[in-house]
Amino acid sequence: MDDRNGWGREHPVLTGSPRSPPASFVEQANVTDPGIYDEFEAEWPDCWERAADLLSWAEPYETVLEDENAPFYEWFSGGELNASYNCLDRHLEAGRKNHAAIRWEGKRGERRTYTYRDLYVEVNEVAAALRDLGVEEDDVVTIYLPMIPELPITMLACARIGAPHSVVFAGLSADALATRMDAADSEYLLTCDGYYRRGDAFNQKSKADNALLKLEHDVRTVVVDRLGADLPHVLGDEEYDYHDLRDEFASETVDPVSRDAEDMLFLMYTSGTTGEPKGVVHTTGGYLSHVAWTTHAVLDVKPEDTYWCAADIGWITGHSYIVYGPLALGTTSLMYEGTPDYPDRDRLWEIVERNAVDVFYTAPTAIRAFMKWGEDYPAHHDLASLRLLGSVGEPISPRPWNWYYEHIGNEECPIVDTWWQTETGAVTISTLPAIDEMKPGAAGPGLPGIDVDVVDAAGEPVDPGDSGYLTIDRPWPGMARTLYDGDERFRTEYWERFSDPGRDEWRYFSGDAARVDEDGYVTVLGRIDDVINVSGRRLSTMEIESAITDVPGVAEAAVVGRSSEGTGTDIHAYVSTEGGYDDDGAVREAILDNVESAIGSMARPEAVVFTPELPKTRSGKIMRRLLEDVANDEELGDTSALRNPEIVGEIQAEIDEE
Ligand code: 6R9
Repeated sequence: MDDRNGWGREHPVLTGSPRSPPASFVEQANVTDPGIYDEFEAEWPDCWERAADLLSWAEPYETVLEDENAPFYEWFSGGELNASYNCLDRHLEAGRKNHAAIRWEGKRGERRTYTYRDLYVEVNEVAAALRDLGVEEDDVVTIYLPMIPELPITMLACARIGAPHSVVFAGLSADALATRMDAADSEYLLTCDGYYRRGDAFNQKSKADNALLKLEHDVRTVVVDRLGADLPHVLGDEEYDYHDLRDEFASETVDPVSRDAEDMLFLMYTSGTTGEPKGVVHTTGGYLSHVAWTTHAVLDVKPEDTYWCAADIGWITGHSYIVYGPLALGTTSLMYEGTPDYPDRDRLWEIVERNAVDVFYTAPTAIRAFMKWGEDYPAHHDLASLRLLGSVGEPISPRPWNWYYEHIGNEECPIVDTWWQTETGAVTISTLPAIDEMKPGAAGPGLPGIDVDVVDAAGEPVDPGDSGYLTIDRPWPGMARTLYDGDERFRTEYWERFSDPGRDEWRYFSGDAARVDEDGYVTVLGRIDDVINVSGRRLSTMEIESAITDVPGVAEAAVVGRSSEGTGTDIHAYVSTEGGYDDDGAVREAILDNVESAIGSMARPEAVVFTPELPKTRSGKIMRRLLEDVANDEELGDTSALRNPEIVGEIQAEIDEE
């Protein structure tokens, strides 16, 4: 029993048997020398020059790291560069203009391929148009577009003229858009008339209109006509048609603006499940170096690959690993607008086969859905082109990990379980796929040069096997520089808890709980607020969930605490099963047994509620806060961030029946 860090008993390690990198992969990998860890250590912070070297600089940097004003670090000071130049022009100059940059698969089966030359032409036209509309360097341009090619194109057009973009996920509400535009004083908006949702034309423009009504300042809006005759629209004052603007500025070019390495490339609002959204600020030099480096070293992407990150560009994963990382390396980035189950549940595998995708990167929530749908869907396709698989966004427990490894990767592709955050900008914890053993259920060690520590409440590193707070002890190039709302909030949210400014000691706190093993592999247990206290024992909901999802037949689980007179808190588990059956006595028994043997009897759920689906945010994270409200019979909090709000009512009805 280890109470030193307040995390209660020592937890058994729930990782699966380790696996070595497949030999066929190692032979061809970008990074193969195990000495890289020591080299980065010995040369730190200059080791990060390797990342900066992947880019073309207009002006070389003078200093790798400036740490005088911690925690407001600066990377590659004195350097100048342009992100759109790095993602476009230099590939043209290298004779790769006819290489495919973006392959787009639309919701209705449409397909478009943009070569680097095509992308260059359109980005320049849009950049010229934006300038003409009045956009100046450092003006924040808001982009509210679904997964259509105009989304990365407008991002790169902004980058070209040095105007930071703030992409707001297309599925967010008018209120959310207004809050973000207001907070950033953004006077320019790029949106579209609408997009197809479950086959119907969905009106995006009216959401944008409603948002603008709430703003006190004027906004100029550019509208992409996505739906044509399916959703006729009329443009009002200060509204411009995207295609008309392109015609007006046809074939114009705009010199890429030299940006200081520390100038803002973009702003990304991240909403915690509660609280005001935080405007995370990313810079041009450090961010771009770090995403290019991790796309190369972790995702093993090569210029000749077809690479597919099946995320939405509206979130950080899409910014870093659909747009900036792959395009900086000059590869082909596949972009998919649709859902994994339409027209059928083999849609993604059909796309992998047809495009001969080499590297595939997705989230555990998707992998659990594939597992639930069964192995026949991928089995009907030739997935032999795949070389590496990635996972991001949530912990992946051993069962879905093994399923992904076996049924998608045919046991020939390494899996990288990449831990990172909007704030870290790029991957910070992962195995290096040709060097490190994989341990299903553990993301891996900190990347070379990244100093990850799991610490107790006093900030002391915990012993292997113990849990604590996931922190990073040194700065890294892709890190957020501040919050747009102010430096003070940046300091209090991420640095205050474990730093000692008096001694100039700084430690970044991620907000996650984790456990570390004897090899330094980190298993993320979830957000620090996903902790429940049962009879004075602090238990991680993620850990109980992992024990539940280990049970054959279980697809997903969410665990929350319910206030109780006896124990303080009872554990309620919400479970969806692979077969979709409602209630299953045998599965319930197996769940209770497994939790008891994996963690202990105090972690045994008081109630197991079967449900067809769990409530999830639009980025796919399970919204435990709502389930907690349901369990505690409380009025429901805000459900506007949910992708499937109807499920909450179904769960309530289920509980009332019991
Ligand atoms: C990239 C992204 C960040 C939070 C993070 C953590 C969770 C992300 C994970 C993971 C376990 C992984 N998370 N990757 N947990 N294993 N491989 O998702 O950014 O949307 O800001 O979320 O996601 O809890 O703190 P963001």
